[in-house]
Amino acid sequence: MADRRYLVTAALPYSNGRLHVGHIAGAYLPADTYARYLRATGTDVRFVCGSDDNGVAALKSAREQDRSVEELTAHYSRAQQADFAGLNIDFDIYGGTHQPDYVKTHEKFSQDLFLNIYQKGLFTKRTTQQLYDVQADQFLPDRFVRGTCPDCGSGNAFGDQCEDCGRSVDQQTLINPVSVMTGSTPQLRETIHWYLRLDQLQSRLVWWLTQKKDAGACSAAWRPIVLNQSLGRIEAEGLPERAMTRDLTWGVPVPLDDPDARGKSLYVWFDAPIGYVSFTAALCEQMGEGVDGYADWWKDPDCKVVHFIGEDNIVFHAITWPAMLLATHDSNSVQGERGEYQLPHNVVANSFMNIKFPGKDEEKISKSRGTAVWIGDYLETFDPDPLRYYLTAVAPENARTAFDFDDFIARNNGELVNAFGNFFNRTMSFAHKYFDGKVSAPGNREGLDTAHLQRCANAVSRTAEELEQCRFKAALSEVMALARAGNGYFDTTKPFMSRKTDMEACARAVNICLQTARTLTTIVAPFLPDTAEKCAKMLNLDENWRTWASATDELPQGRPLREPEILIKKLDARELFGD
Ligand code: B3M
Ligand code: ZN
Repeated sequence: MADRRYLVTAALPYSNGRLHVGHIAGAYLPADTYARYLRATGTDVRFVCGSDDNGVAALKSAREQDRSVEELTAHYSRAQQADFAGLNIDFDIYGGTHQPDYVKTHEKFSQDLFLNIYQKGLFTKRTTQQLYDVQADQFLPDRFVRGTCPDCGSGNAFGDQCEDCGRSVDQQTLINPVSVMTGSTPQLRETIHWYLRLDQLQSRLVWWLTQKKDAGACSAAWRPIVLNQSLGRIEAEGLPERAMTRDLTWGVPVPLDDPDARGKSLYVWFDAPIGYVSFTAALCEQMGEGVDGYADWWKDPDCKVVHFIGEDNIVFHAITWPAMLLATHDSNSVQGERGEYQLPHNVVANSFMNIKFPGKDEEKISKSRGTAVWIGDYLETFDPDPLRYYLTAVAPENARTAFDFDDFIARNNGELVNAFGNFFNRTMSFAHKYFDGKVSAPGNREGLDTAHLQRCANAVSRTAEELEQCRFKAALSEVMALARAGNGYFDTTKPFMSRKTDMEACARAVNICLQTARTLTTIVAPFLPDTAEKCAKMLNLDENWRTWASATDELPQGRPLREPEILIKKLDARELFGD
């Protein structure tokens, strides 16, 4: 039995479009790297994701493309799943909040959670004013209305958020609102909605978030960007109650026996995070544990839930979602007693990623302006690992960074090929040429040799420390530093010279290089899974290489090695641009 349990999630992508490099760098790659690392340490892990199919975003795209919303979301849900698979982002389950195989379970979990909070008295039913499109004969929730932002004056604001300044917008404050459905000017009409009493939960949320500033030595403190946008915002503005229902029929029906609830759905940001739970339940069912198995992951204080998201999702994951979970508690415990929903252990958010085309200025990734690198396009020409490498090396962990085409090529060729690939290549070819394709004799190790083996062991523990803290960029640089140190050792010990004069010294040096390659194989795996597989094959390792603990296991003298193969290909800028 593993001694720790983690449930790792990555934000559920809206199933109304394709995925680009910004999405991958923001949430999915760090989540996958983390889940792979945890598995290697023997942690019991479930890695859960799926599509966010409900709400206005999908409905709006379906209208624009003249397709049914069911067909559109099924199409993109599958396409996104294929992109993830192509990048070796390896979820244990990929559900979908409105996909045929998952929608029933998802509705049940969402409605149960709503009712649970309702019974606790933490929803207020309110009559409110909402923009209404007379021509279309419907209310205009969220993105169905656009207009001028009351904060920054941009014309690119919607009824939920401004695309330019990023602030959330109350649709009644939009200047010159226009219906996205018909282009007409909407009227204000009365409607009824259910509001979550965030104000009642505020003090407990603040207390809980404050703990996360310094979560102690054994678990990760939350990133500043997450605490600033959650705790900072509550301290500055307080927490007003928020409507958790919408005048929409696409979504999870409001489960109340009340004529005023007819024709209404739960707000998409209410049901979407519940997808993490309902997909866990679906996974448990697929694994023969029954749907109720989800409780072992969600209602057990021994299991840690870690959410990976992009910065635009922070408020929902660090305030609204924990508030929903907290609202279900019978106990006074903020984190939750055994048998109650546990609040997230960590919410790991990255900033956005910009894009920089050669000879142009850095700019925002934009679908409408065509400034994006789509994963589907990338995978037509390239292997996953160069992208995984680059997106981790320039991960926007603390600030915005850019996907820079020149830098992508330069780092692949200069770092991955030159440092990592070259170290394996020279080590393997040497063993094949001069030691009959076998692990050479360790001989009598000298100071330099044992110091280098110590260097390997340190790299293993330092990489682990960084990964435990979700510092993926720093973790990857530990791995690369060891590859460079391997090259340095090779250059210093000069087996290409000693083979002519001192075969024993030569064997000793090559042995140390092979041990280094062995260590690198295990610790590079969370980042570059395909590359690690190739390394393991060349070194002829048994399956145990996948465990983190095996990273410093020594290759025995005389073990036969397999033929060397090219680990990483050099890339040519012309392949990226077609010329
Ligand atoms: N679909 C937003 C997004 O893709 C949203 C995330 C939901 S996570 C529960 O940016
Ligand atoms: Zn604005």
